[in-house]
Amino acid sequence: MTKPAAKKSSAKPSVTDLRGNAGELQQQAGGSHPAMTTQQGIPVPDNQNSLKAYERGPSLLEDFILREKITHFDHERIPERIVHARGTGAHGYFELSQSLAKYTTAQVLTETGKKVPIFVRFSTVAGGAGSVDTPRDVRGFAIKFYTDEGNWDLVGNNVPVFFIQDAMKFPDLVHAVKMEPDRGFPQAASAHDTFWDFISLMPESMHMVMWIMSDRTIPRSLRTIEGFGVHSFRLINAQGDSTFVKFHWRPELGIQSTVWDEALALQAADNDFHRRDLFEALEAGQAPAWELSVQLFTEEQASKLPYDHLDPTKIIPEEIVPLQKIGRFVLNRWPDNFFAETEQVAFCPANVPPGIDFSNDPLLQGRLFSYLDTQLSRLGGPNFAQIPINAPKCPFAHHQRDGHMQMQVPKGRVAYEPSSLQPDSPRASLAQGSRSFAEAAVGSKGRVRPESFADHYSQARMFFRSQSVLEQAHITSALVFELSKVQTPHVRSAVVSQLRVIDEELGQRVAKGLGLSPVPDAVQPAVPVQDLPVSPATRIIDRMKPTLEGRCVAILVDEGSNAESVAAMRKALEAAKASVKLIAPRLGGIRLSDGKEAAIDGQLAGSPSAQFDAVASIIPLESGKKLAKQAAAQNWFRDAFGHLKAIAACKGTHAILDAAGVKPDAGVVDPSDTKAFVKAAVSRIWEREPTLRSLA
Ligand code: HDE
Repeated sequence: MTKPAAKKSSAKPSVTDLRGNAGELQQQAGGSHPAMTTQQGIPVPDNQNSLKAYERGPSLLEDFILREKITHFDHERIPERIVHARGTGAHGYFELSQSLAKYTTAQVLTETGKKVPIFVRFSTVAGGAGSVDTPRDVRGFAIKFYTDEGNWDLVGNNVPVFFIQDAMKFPDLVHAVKMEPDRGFPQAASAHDTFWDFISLMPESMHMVMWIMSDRTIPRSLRTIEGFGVHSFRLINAQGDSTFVKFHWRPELGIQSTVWDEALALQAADNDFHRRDLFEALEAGQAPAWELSVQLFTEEQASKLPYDHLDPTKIIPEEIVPLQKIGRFVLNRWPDNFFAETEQVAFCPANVPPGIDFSNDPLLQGRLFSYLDTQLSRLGGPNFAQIPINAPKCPFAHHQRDGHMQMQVPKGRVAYEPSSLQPDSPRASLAQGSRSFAEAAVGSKGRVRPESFADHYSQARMFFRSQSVLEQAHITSALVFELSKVQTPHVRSAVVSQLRVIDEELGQRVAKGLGLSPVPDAVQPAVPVQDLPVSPATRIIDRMKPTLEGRCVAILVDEGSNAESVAAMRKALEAAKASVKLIAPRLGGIRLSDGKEAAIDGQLAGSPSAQFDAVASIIPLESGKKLAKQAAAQNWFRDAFGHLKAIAACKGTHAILDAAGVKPDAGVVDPSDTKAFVKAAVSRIWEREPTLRSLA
C-alpha cells in the first residue's frame, strides 16, 4: 500500500540531508507522487544516501531502509526455466465458434460465443532468459485458458512433433542441446557437438530434425507462428465415450519466416526482435489472432494408420485427417509487469478441465509429472497457484493449507473431508468432476517400447519430400551450417549416415557441403522405410500470406527528401496496413523539401534493414552520393536485397546500390510507383535467392 502524497518542500537540501543531484533533478521533473515507504509502510526520508556514523564515516548496520532494499534486491531473481527460459507473454481471449458437444463435456469446447480469458507465453527452448529472440530453435507456444471449470493449459510448440518418444530421454536431450557443461557455450544454439552427437545416435529424432532445419524455426514474428499440441489427447463426452484429438492453431496473419542470413543479422541488430514486435503491435492496437482447429479420430481409425499416433515423433497429415476449425483466439493486451506475469506464469499439461483427458503417449505421460515438480522449485513452494497470473478465474475450494508464501487466510475449523462441522466446506462432486477414460488395460509390465514406434525414417522422408525445391535447399543448407560447427569428424559423418536413409540426395548434398569424402555409409534402419504420400500442408513458403498487415516497412529519408513522395509512400503503405518507420542518417533536424522537420523513428546505422520487411528510399542525389561511401548505408541495401526484400529505390539511391554491388531486379522499383512497391513488398522475392546463394 502506498502512503498519501507527501507535502512538497521548497527548502534546498541541507548539507547533512544531501540527496545529491538526483534528488534535485527529480524534483525538477515535477509531478505529484505518493510518499515512498519501506515494505512495512514506514516512510523513507532519503532514497540516495545510506545512514553514516558521520560525514565520510562508515555506514551503520541499523540502517533498516538500506538493508531491506538490498536484501530484497539480492533475492530478485528466481531460477530460470531449465528449458523455454526466454519468453514473451500476452493476455487475450478465446472464442469458440463450433461446439464439440458431441465429443466432450468441457464447457470451453462446447459453449460457443463466450469469450474465455487466456494468457499466452511464447518462448525459445535452448537459450537462457537473457538470450536472443532469433536463434534457430523451436518456439514454445503455451496457452492458459481461464475457463469456468478451471484452468486448461495447452502447452504446445510451433512444430508438431518432438525429438524423442519417451520422457526417459528428455534430460539427455536437454543436456545435449544446452551449452556444453565444461565450456559454458554455445548459448541458444544447437550447432555444436553434444547436440549432434546425441541426435546422430537417436534415429527417432530424425523427423523432428527435418522440421527444425526448416524455416519454421526462424520465424519472422511471434505473430506469424503456428502452434501444435503435439500429443494426442482424448475428448470425453457425457456418455463417457472417448475421441482422440490433436490441437492445431494457425495465425490469421499467415505463417512467416526469415531467411537464415537475416536471422543471424537480427541476433546482432536487436536481441529482443520478437518481444519488441509483439509489444509494438499490441501498443498500436494490432491484436494478432489465431484459428484453433482440431483433428478428431477414433481408436479404430488410428489403428489403420501406418504409424502410431501415440508416438510424438509422428504427425497425422491433415490430408489424412482434416483440420476442423472450432474457434479463434486473440492477443490484445501486453502484461502490466513482465516478472509478475510472463516470468511467474506456470503452465502444466496436466491442467485440463473435465471432458479433456490424456492419451498414453509416453512423452505426455512424463510431462504430466514434470511441470508441477519444476514449478515447486522455480516458484518457491506449493502455493504458486495463488499468484494472480496462475490463479483460476472461476471459484475454487479445497482443503490444502499452509506452506511457503501462503497468501490466503482460510476461515473455520474444517480443513478435511469428510466432515460434518461446517456445512459450507468443499466436497468432491462425482457429477462435476474430471473423469479418466475407462480404458481397459491388459499386457505385461516392463520397460518396453512398442513395435509400432520402430519406424524412424518414413515420416522424415515424407516431410522432406513434401517441401518445395527452395525449402529443401534451406533444410540442406541449415544442416550444412549446423554440422560445419561440429568439431568432431565422426559426429558429422554419423549424422550424414542417418540423412542418407531419409533421402539419398539429401545425404549426398550435405556430405558435399561438408566436404565429406568418401561419403559415409547409410545406417541400416530397424524396419523398412515406407514411401508415404507427401503432405503439402507441411510446407510454408507457398502458404505465406501476401500481405503487409503485421509487417513493417522502412523509408530512408535525408535532409531535403521530397516531402510529397515520402507522404505518398507512407499513405500507400499504411493503406496496405503496414507499419511505417522513417529512418535517417541522424535522429534530429532532418528537414524535408517542404522545410518541415520530419519525426525520425530510427538512425540508419542503428536500424539495420533486417528489422524491416521491405525498404524504400527517397533521398536527394547529393545525399545518395554521400551515403554511398558509408558502410551502414551499403549494408542496409545489400542486406535488404540479400534477404529477398522489395526495395523502392529513387534515383539518388542508385549510387548506394552500385556501391553495395546490388544489381536491381524485378523486386527493385521506383518509389514513384507506390502500387508496384506495395505489390512487390507483400512477399519475399523468392526468385532472387538462387542468384544470390549457392544453396547446398
Ligand atoms: Fe516442456 N517443459 N517438457 N515440452 N515445455 C517445460 O516447465 C518437459 C515438451 C513446453 O512458457 C518446463 O515450467 C518434459 C513437449 C513449453 O512457461 C519443464 C518433456 C512440448 C514450455 C518441461 C517436455 C513442450 C515447456 C520448464 C518431455 C510441446 C514453456 C519450466 C517428457 C508439446 C512453458 C516449466 C512456459 C516447459 C518439461 C517436452 C512444450 C521442465 C519432461 C513435447 C511451451 O517442466
